[in-house]
Amino acid sequence: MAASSTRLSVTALVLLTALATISLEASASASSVGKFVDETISSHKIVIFSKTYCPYCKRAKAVFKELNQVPYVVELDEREDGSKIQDIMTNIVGRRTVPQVFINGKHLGGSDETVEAYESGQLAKLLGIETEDRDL
Ligand SMILES: N[C@@H](CCC(=O)N[C@@H](CS)C(=O)NCC(=O)O)C(=O)O
Repeated sequence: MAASSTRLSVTALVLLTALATISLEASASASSVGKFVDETISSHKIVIFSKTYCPYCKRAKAVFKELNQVPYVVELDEREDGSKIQDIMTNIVGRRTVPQVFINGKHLGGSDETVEAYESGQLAKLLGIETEDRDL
């Protein structure tokens, strides 16, 4: 009786340790992805979280090309942690879609907002550049 209850306790302890290890590893990985996202946003003037095949992302990229600006692009479909980045993005901006564009550390929006800001001249203002015509 005593031996079987000891065995049970040891099994429970092993299981709890394994669960705690898995949970610690998962949260360490989530926080390192979070750190990557934060550092990327804060260390580049223009950041686009994108997917290579996404037509909306192509549209957002075209805006910056038109403005002769080179954004820092994170292609989520080319990274193993792409889905985790997308989860983090959902927490930051409240949407799961790509693209998500950040200018000077601040969220601008998706493709629609980027094109809108381009056409209104607000984007050029945010970037501190002058533009003449805005056809896209
Ligand atoms: N209105 C949005 C549309 C963006 C959108 O629908 N993107 C698609 C990819 S083309 C998306 O994120 N789908 C969900 C996913 O890929 O997880 C915008 O202007 O950014």
